Amino acid sequence: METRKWREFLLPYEQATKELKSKFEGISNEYKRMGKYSPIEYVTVRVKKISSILEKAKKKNIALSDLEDKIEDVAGVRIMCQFVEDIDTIVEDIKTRTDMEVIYEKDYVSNVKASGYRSYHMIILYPVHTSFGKKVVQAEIQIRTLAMNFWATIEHSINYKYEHNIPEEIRERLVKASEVAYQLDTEMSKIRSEVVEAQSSFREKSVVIADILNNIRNISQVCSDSNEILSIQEEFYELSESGDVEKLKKFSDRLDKIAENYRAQSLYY
Ligand code: 0O2
Repeated sequence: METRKWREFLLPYEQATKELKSKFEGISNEYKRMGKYSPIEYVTVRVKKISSILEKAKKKNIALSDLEDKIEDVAGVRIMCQFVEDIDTIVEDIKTRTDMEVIYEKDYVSNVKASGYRSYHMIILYPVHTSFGKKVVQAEIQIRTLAMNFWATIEHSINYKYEHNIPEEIRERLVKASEVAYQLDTEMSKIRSEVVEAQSSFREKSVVIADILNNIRNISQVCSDSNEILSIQEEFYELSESGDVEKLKKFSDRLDKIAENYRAQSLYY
């Protein structure tokens, strides 16, 4: 194929990768602007080099006239995320979009490749408008964690160095390194969920203590029995020292009733 034809062939793929990068980065920015955690860490794109397209076509016995249909990753998008569970969030987000159509998926996260490669692939159809008119192109979206990407990038360059003939001993070490990377992902997810849990129990405790202090203030404004106020305060100090949230909640419920009896309920902010 002459250069001009290649340029014309690659143009819609270049357009598609530019648009897709901007869209996924847009989603990430939206999450951040709403003060939410973004499942998308960063996005990279590439259009396959002519030499790689020809190499793949030769390997898979694909005629030049069939490149468009049979090589699905001429346009490639790579979405990196922090945690394994972010992959599912991104996959679901992509499935609900109306500006692209998912043709099929390859889950190399659950079904790790013999090489040790992990990543979630989605092949999509994406319409672009170029000066030659509208065209629907295929694109491959690879979704992976930072650890999966670290492994894949290094494995790819080693593979390239050995011209796809990695010695057996190195191959085995790469498979082991992939397991270690996956353990790192799993451990990071565990740490994250424990931190989230600790944060939510801290928030719960803060709310109960704020309610208790609010009730003590209300009751002491209307109750003339200073002994009752003192004993409520002492019980509160003891319970807050113990840090037992369940006991604090029960105490808070009791104070609610006392405040109700005194008709002293009101909220301070
Ligand atoms: P590049 O340089 O990223 O464009 P295959 O039949 O295995 O040659 P196929 O049928 O296109 O490839 O599907 P597959 O296996 O899902 O691979 C698609 C892409 O996933 C590859 O594209 C790589 O980007 C990535 N990939 C798959 N397996 C591995 C692996 O073992 N190691 C690494 N580092 N990446 C992998 P290309 O065209 O091979 O390469």
